[in-house]
Amino acid sequence: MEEKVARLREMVRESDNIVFFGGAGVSTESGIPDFRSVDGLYNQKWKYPPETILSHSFFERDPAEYYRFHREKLVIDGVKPNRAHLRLAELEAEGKLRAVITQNIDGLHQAAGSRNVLELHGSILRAYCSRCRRPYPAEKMNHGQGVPRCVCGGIIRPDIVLYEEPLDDDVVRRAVDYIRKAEVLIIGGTSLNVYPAAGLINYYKGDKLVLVNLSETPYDNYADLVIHEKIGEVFSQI
Ligand code: CNA
Repeated sequence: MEEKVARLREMVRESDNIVFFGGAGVSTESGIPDFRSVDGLYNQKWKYPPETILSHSFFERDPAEYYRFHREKLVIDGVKPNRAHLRLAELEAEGKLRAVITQNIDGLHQAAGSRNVLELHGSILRAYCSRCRRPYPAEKMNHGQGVPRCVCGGIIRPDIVLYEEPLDDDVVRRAVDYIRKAEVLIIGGTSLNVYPAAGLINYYKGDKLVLVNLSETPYDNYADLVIHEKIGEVFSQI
């Protein structure tokens, strides 16, 4: 591990064009469960798998059940950025990191101080009416009771990309652009199983592709450096 982290440290030291692409594993050390780890949401008891509840058709069909899951599983009070989020924010401030591209919806990169964060799947810290699109503070949605309603009668929904919904074109375009031009691409805390987000990796053209993930991913063979360790521990050493 030490040798690999030393290689990563060297890559980071030498570059001012680093891009980070991450997923749920970046936030597990903050106490937010991911989907696919042993204690992730797939392995917890719930009536339906998370991909079903977090889908557009399920939200339309049973918003009450959606909100039960949302408030119990997605909204976790008192979470704080961990060492990975904090180090990424520092690297941006040092002029080394160009962008954080995240599949996470928890807002922890911004809480850590990162400014250029591309949220591929949106954020549970924003809400809007699914009928008239009026924006709402997320507080009532995340902590209230029942199904939150807009003054127009429409259902208030989180500003996240549910399964079956397309990603925002502009966010994807910007993410592709950063990845295409990156010198060092660090991918961390993602199983690289959820498409189209995972496909972004194919736009990278450089020779410094680093994967930091606890478990193996389908892209391990493509990477120039693979570190199977906790991302917070790795980032506290670079
Ligand atoms: P995933 O499929 O659950 O994969 C997470 C990966 O992270 C797994 O391969 C784990 O081995 C790895 N991992 C877990 N903890 C660590 C750690 N401390 N250090 C390094 N690696 C770790 O999650 P993906 O992000 O790949 O899947 C995409 C989904 C999950 C996205 O749509 C997210 O919106 C969604 N999600 C987000 C959050 C969040 O916002 N925090 C939480 C749960 C799920």
